[in-house]
Amino acid sequence: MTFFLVVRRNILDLRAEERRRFIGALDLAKNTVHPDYVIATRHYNELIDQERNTTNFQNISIYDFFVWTHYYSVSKTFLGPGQGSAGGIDFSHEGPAFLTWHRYHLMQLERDIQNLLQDPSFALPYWNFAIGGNECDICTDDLVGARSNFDQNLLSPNSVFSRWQVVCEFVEDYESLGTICNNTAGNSIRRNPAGNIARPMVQRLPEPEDVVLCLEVNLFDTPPFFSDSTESFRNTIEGYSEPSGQYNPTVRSLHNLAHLFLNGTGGQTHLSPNDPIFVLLHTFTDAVFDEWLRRHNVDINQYPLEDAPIGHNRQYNMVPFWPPVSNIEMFVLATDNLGYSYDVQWPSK
Ligand SMILES: [Cu+2]
Repeated sequence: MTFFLVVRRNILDLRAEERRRFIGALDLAKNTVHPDYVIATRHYNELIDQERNTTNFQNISIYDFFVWTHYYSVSKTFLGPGQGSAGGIDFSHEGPAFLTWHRYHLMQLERDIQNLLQDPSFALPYWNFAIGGNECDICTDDLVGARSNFDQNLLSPNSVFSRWQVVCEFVEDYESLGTICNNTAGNSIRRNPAGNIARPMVQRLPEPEDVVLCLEVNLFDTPPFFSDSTESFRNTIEGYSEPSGQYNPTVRSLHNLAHLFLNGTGGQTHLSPNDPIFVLLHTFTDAVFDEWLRRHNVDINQYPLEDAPIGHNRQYNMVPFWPPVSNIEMFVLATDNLGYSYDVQWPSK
């Protein structure tokens, strides 16, 4: 078996033909049934419907499977018949697994698209969102879609993404009906970059200096390994701290700020992967993670063994990926271990 190293590049560095190819690949993934997976649309005790002699599984497209796995990781946890659901459990955010979980999530999509195109050199590009200002520089029709002239919350009809319909939109309904998100297509993607007038703090993108500062935070994560951890690299890049690492409950920085700046589908946790800008925002977040691992000499002991929220400890499997994969398997340098690398010009002080 040959080991293929793919290079994830800045999407703005792609030539016109490469841009077309990438957008085309995403659109094909949105419209092709996943060849390997089906989704469960009921909890385990209702998976087999004996009365109707059927099962509650559905086909789902490759891209929507990517959306569904993220939704599932943040949805309430079913405790069993008659016991309802437990909220406040998040397998992929507000804890050390934030970086390892999203890393695998992207690898899964990249691999699925490689198989779809039968092109092992296909690489997801990234969006350097740490450019300051109030302009989304990749929100153009040759990339993730410009703003519509008719409705400032929608995408331009010249973008293929204006025709995408979101899935997993009605979280409250799934909770009240006791079901799980299914493959039903809903509304269009909404995005209004810098448009949240009620919250001026999220009308500007992170600054290049914010990346410089967060890469200097020495500890990977700190107790309580949650969204109020201070001097934690993970909580800083996730965006609950000042870029220098100091926890501040009023701050939204880096990854969180980039999401909130989008002010629409991409700004709501359970829905955000429906907007393809999610892929590019997260590859950049992952590039910062990989650079931190390189600069701070990755060592598994930096990753908490215990006392992190459920699903976030070192040896725990990441929900709902199958076959099982644990956090620590993703706590490695991508170039040496995972088959991809980043081509990034890091800002300096
Ligand atoms: Cu996420």
